Amino acid sequence: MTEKLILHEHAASGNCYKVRLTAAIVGAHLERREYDIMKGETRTQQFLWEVNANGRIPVQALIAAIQADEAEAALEPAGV
Ligand SMILES: N[C@@H](CCC(=O)N[C@@H](CS)C(=O)NCC(=O)O)C(=O)O
Repeated sequence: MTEKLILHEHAASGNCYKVRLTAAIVGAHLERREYDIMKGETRTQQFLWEVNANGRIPVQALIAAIQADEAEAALEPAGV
């Protein structure tokens, strides 16, 4: 299983900078997704539905990608 950290952010935001700084200190790689909060890009229906229902950043998400050759191995993390 591989995992990646995604940071939904606005680069000029101090709150987002704190998250990037902490990640850099601990050596965590962040995949960054930029939104322009001045244009309301965190207030779209898609952002509210898929990222954060309160319309704010920073939001950090841990995405796990499962690589499995066998169906049973793929279902194991789900406890099936
Ligand atoms: N307490 C929250 C504050 C989050 C927050 O206020 N984010 C601002 C940017 S710093 C934001 O998303 N503003 C856009 C909006 O509210 O539409 C945190 O520390 O993350």
